[in-house]
Amino acid sequence: KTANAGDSTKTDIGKKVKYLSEPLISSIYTADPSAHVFNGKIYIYPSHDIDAGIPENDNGDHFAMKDYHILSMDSIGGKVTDNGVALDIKDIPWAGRQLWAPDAAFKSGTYYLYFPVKDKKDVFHIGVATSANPAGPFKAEPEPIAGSYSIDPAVFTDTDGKTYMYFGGIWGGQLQRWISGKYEADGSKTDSKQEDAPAISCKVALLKSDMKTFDGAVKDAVILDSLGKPLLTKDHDRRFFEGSWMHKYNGKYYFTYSTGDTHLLCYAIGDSPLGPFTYKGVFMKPVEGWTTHHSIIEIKGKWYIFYHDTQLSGKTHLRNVKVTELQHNADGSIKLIDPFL
Ligand code: FUB
Repeated sequence: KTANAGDSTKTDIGKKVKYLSEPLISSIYTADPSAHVFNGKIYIYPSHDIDAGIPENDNGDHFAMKDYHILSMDSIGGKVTDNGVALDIKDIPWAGRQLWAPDAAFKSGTYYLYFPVKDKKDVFHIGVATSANPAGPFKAEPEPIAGSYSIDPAVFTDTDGKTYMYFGGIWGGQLQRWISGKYEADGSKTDSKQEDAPAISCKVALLKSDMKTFDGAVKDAVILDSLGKPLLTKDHDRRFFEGSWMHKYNGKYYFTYSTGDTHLLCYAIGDSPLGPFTYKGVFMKPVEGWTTHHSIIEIKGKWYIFYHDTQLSGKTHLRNVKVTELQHNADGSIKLIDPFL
């Protein structure tokens, strides 16, 4: 695959491929699936891809989504229900354009939908909306979460009840424009441009019990190499790009993420949800399409990865969500998944 977000060509495997799994739904295009088990049922919170007729570019302007549909299924392999529009951009008071990858959480009878969208000045922030029903409809708060920026919220509740939000993405996700602590509108379009410096980290914030505000400062979710040194900007095969997720397995914290322009899903393991995390390897090879974005859940004693590719459209901005099993090896490593047979 090329390292160019504007390139929608298929993988070098070409068209004669057999996919590991099939799209979960074909009536609409869906991507960035954040899956959760609520009340024993699986709910998938994806982006809803549309063709807005916007040319592809490295900024991701062609990802011009305008609403969310939540999918649900009683079991893996079961019937998939599209629960209709759960939140529309027109009902988010502060939103400008581009409703990107969401996530959800549950606490004390309320479901929370976390979503990144550009404000009216074209700067990404993360908003929150609430509902009594996991499939919505959701009502958005009037303002974005104070102190939030960039994209791809992933919300993790630890076994002690504390909830954390991981967020951020470089390039079109704008994380590199916040290095100074303030948004730099004329900043880099890609990364820090400091090739030998530590790569820009994914961010992590503790959520207050209201689930709508950050509790204290936003921190770096640092990824270290096997020698304990932070991964560097130039290390495109291993450094964080976007699409983080957290799952806990055998008491360890598994920070998983996309490397973006090198199209890999990688994992790093730590002893705290705040990190640091030590890089362990690739756990999913590139899918068809430029972006790769996932979530991981456990249900009925098995682990699954939800992901997307472009099987239905062949176009990088019109994606379809999928699911397949994820296996942890006895030594705690994750078995490598190839999305093609
Ligand atoms: O869907 C828009 C963006 O593409 C997401 O926010 C990224 O993670 C990538 O999948």
